[in-house]
Parts: sequence; C-alpha cells; structure tokens
Amino acid sequence: MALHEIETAVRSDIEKLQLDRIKKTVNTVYEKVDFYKEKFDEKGIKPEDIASLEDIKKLPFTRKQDMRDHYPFGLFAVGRDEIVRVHCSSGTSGKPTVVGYTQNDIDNWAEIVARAITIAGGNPGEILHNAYGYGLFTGGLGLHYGGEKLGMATVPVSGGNTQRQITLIEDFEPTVICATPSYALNIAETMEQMGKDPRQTSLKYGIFGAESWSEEMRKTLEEKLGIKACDIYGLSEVIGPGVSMECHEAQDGLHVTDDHFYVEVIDPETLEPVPDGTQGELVFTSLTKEAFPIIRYRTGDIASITKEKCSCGRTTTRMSRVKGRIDDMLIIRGVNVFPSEIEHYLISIEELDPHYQLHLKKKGSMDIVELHCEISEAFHKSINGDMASEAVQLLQYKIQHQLKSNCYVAINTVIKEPKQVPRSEGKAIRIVDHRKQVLEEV
Ligand code: DLL
Repeated sequence: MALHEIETAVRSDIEKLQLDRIKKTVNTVYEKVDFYKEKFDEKGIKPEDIASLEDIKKLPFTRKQDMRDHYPFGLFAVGRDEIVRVHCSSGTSGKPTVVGYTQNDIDNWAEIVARAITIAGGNPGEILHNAYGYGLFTGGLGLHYGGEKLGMATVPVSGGNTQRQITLIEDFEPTVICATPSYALNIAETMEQMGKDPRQTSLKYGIFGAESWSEEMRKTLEEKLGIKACDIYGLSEVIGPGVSMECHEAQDGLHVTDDHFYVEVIDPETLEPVPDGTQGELVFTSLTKEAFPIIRYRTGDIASITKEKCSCGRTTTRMSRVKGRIDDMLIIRGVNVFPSEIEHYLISIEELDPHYQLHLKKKGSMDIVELHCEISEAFHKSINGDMASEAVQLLQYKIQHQLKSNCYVAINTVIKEPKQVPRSEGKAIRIVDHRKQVLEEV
C-alpha cells in the first residue's frame, strides 16, 4: 500500500503543518477550557505569542494530576452533546483519568491506527486478530476501528480465554496479531503446551505495545511465533494506540504521527528540552483533537527522538523504544534501573523462560528488590526437578553476575519452577510493591 503523503514529506512541510495546527489548538484551548486560560494567563502567554515551533516551549505543561483535578470532564473543549466516546486510563491510585472523543476525533483516530497497521505490515483484505482488551482501555477499540478503516476483517477477540484465541487463529488465518507483548508470549507458550507449533500459523506480523518490552523480548516473540514483531506506542491522554508505530521494514524506532501529535523530549528535572538523540521524558501536544485537546502533556515515559530519515523512506520523527516510566524506575543501592533493562539481560539466559516480576519490599528502613524468575521446562527436566541442586545455585550466581555486570545492580533472586511466575492477559504486572508491610527477614 502507498505510504501516506505526510509520512514522506520534507521536514519543512511537516513542520509548517504542525505550526498551523498548534496555533489552532492553542486558540481553541484558550477560548474553550478554563484550566488552560488560567494557566496561560498565569504565565502571561496569549495564543498569538505562538509564532514558531520554538515558541511551544513557552506553553505550560499538563500533568496527569491536572486531569484528576478536573475529573471527569473538566478539560473537555466541547459540549457533552458533541462527545461520542469516553475512555479512561487505569489509574492505580486515585481517580482514573477520563478522555473524550467527538465523531471527528474517532474518525481521525481510526485513520491514524489504520496507518499504523500499514506501517507494521498489515494490508486491506487480510484478517487482524485483535487481542487487546476491549473496554475503557483504548487498546481494543483503538486497534479495532483502525483495522476496519484499513479494510481488514477485524476479529474483536479481546484478552483472555487463550485456548479459544488459538482455535480462532488456526481457523480464521489472520496475518496480523495485536496484543501486549507479554500476552503474545502467553499465547505462544499455550500453543506449545497444547502440542502445537506457533511458527506454523498464518500470522506474519505482530503489533505489540501498551507496556515496555526489550529488544530481547522482540527476538523471543519473533522466533517463537515466526513473525515480525513491531512496537506500537500510545496513551489515552494523547489519543490511545497510534501515537507512534515502528515500521516492519527497518524496525528502527517508532514513527510518530507528526500530523496529529507534536513530540518534545525534556529533562524531567530541569524541564528543559534535550537535544535529539538524548533520552528524556516524552511530552506531547495534540494537533487535531476536538474534544480533549492537550498541551505539552508530560507522559512520564522515557525515550529519545530523531528526525533523521528512516531507511523505509519515511521522514516523520522517530522515537526510540520506551525504556520505561519514570515512576517505574527502581533505585537499587543508588543505581537507577528500569525493569525493561533487567528483562533484556534476563531473557538471554537460556536456562530461564522470559517471565519475571520485581517485588519491592522493606527491611527495616531499607528498600529491597527481589527478582522472581522461572526456569524452563528443559532445564527443570535436566536437573530432575531438584530445585536445591548445584545447577540451580550456579544459575543463581549466573543471573546475579549478569545483572551486576550489565545493569550494575545487586538484586536478590528467587528462582521458581516452570510456570510459577504469573502470566498476563493484558498489561503485565512487572513490579509488585509490598513495601507497606515491613519484613523481619528477607
Ligand atoms: O496503553 C494505549 C495503547 C494500547 C498503546 C495498545 C499501545 C497498544 P494507556 O493505558 O493510557 O494507553 O497507557 C499508556 O502505557 O504512558 C506508557 O507508559 C505505556 N506504553 C504504551 N505503549 C507502550 C510501548 C495505552 N510501546 C502508557 N512501550 C504509556 C512502552 C508503552 N510503554
């Protein structure tokens, strides 16, 4: 399928379009949303002060807390009669954050996701198996409308009931599967347990996202499922899935949908922009949204961007894989580490299966991180199920050495028998926080 025009436009044309759209968005929020008017007035900014993309730096940031403070509909820029859809993000604490869409927003979003599916390798006339959860989460319906818009027969299977998913994959012969990477792994392993070869299905492409995953996890998924696995990024506050998508040709960073979102990367401490190629916090401004326009939203996600042309021919801004959320960064004895970095090194250890959780505990006043991982069936067999064997002790040493020399962290490790780390049917729970209970002995 032909590339969408904007995806290969010269940078100056992309930037001109972005500036026009930002000006319009800034005018709208100033007129229609009290919260933005107050924030702009506090900073002494008027919409006409935004005359270049550089000027965006003058605008105030928006945070998740601002959405909570205006729960549920306080940041909407249109009347209730124009809203046709509402989604929420799964806040673990406090009120969820609520986002709304007009019919135009839904149409744009479908177009954005249709483009994302094309970028990942999907084609009209093929079948798309959509195992993202349907409901308040944007994954299910986001990919669904995009699949239909592209002209794919979209199977709204949602997450869970894994054996049925496998039957549907065998019977319907989809070419594309959409799921969180952790759930895709669960599907592949369930097939293996059922005595089936997951490489023998009709699937060719995977559209995996909604959680951090490592390059090693990509390799594992590609090998197990015999597909090309591409990363999709998005967040409900900005629209949902489709904010950026990795191309199947290069698999070298995620193409931002520049005509709908303006991306910046800032230093989360100083709040100043960092140069391209430097990691920092992603900040997005929506360019076309009507119901819930958002200005300089601080995502909490860590990545870098580049505006260099991709070898696939696209000229849109590219994001690196998201390393993790600032809130999920662990500080272990003074060393900062993201779960995805631990994952990267853990998966390369052949005695282990690629499942893990990090348990945060407290011993006295000290925070302790415990890594729970599990051995593969093959290794379990080779040690005759003896978890007290010397081989398991050596493995323990190997894991700790691997993490110490690559991530510079010393983590207590609990090695479990096969299938003992909980499996995911949606977003994987990588961090389990027990710190409210103080442990005597860890
Ligand atoms: O996760 C939207 C989505 C659905 C994206 C399906 C991709 C596929 P939320 O539930 O609002 O929206 O969660 C957004 O999830 O701020 C990131 O921390 C994380 N996230 C999303 N995609 C990725 C990714 C959806 N590809 C939050 N890599 C974001 C790493 C991701 N983290």
